[in-house]
Formats: sequence, C-alpha cells, structure tokens
Amino acid sequence: MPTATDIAISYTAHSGLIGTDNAIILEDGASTIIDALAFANNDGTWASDQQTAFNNIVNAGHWEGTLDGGAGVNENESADWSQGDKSKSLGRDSASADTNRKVDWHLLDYQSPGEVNRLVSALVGTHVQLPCVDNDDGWSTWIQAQNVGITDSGVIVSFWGDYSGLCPSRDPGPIGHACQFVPENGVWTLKTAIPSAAKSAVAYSVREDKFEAACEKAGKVDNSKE
Ligand SMILES: [Ca+2]
Ligand SMILES: [Ca+2]
Repeated sequence: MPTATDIAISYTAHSGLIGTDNAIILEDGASTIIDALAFANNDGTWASDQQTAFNNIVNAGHWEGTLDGGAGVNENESADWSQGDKSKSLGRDSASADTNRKVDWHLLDYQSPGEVNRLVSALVGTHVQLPCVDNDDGWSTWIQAQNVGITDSGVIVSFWGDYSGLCPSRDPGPIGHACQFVPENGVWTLKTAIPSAAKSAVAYSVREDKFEAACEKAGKVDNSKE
C-alpha cells in the first residue's frame, strides 16, 4: 500500500473481510494493479478462487510466490494470518517496506486505520540476537529490555557459551536462561542474571498468555543439544 497504514479496501462484495485466506489487490481506475497482499491461515487448505488470485498477483509482479503451488506451498508464501482474528490486522513496518513478499507484513495486535503503524521491532513475538556478551577480563554486559508495545509481555533470554566448533545436532544448547514479565512501558535490566560464561544470547518477546509455558520450555533446553 502507498503508506504504512493498515489495509484500506476500496471495494468488496462482502461487509468486511470474511476469508482467513485472501488476496487483497489495490487497483487504479484503469484496473492496473498498484499493490497486493496475499495472506493465509496456514491450515493446509485454500479455495480455487484463492489460487487464481494468488497466481494473478504473482504474474503481475506484485507478490513473490510459486504459481499453482496449492495450499501446501502457497500458504507459506503468504503473510501469516494463522494467529489473526477480528481485533488484529496485518501491517507493514513504519517505513512501509515493500518487497512484494510475506516478510513485509507483520501481525499486529491492534488496528490503526489512518495512522502510521508502530515500530515492528516492538511487536510481540519478535526476537533480538545479541551476538556479543562479555563478563570476564574486567568487562561486564548489561541487557535492558523495554516494553514499548501496547500490551503486557514476557521476555525470555537464552544464553550461549563459547563457540564449540561442533555442528548441529552435536553442538551444545543454551547454558542458561532468564525470564521476566514486563508490563506495558516497563523496563527489565539484566546484569547479575547473565551467566559468567555467556558469550551470546537471544532475547525473545513472548505473549503474556504463553509466557509461563515458554519460560519453562526455555529451562528444559538449557545444557541440552537443542
Ligand atoms: Ca487456508
Ligand atoms: Ca508491493
């Protein structure tokens, strides 16, 4: 779409979007495609009309995907609506990045018609790689997570030790983890919770309702080969 606002529909035969697999095509007055979005619920099926619409936007150069791939291939090439519902939306980042691919589109826990979307980096469910953590030879690392989203969220950080030189599935897994519930606008600072042997980390933002189970799961893979 021309701006980073949520989807605007100029015409539909339905009163609102009802399909959980769909292609939304923006055309000008001469029926030339200006922009397009394919999304799918990734349930393994989609309708023949969906296939036709998907093929049309791929053929027009407005979406990257496999012609006639069927649900098994094309759903995964569409923006992911598997966690979507009527309170949510799909949006681009605040810079309106447009590469005609699914990676341009992100599930948002809100709708903001007419407004620029908030930073994608603040979305629930994202993760941040921290490639360098140092806690020896006089160095110390602090990691600070700030919840700039619009919902409470959990943060899970997994830590890895020195490079093992081993390939997956023999390489060691995380050496430890830390979990913290971070309310909206809250800040969490880790210092002593970082294992002294940690050399890198990944911080995950996890939905509030998934946080407890995800933290427990993070503990189970510590010192494993997962
Ligand atoms: Ca489907
Ligand atoms: Ca596009």
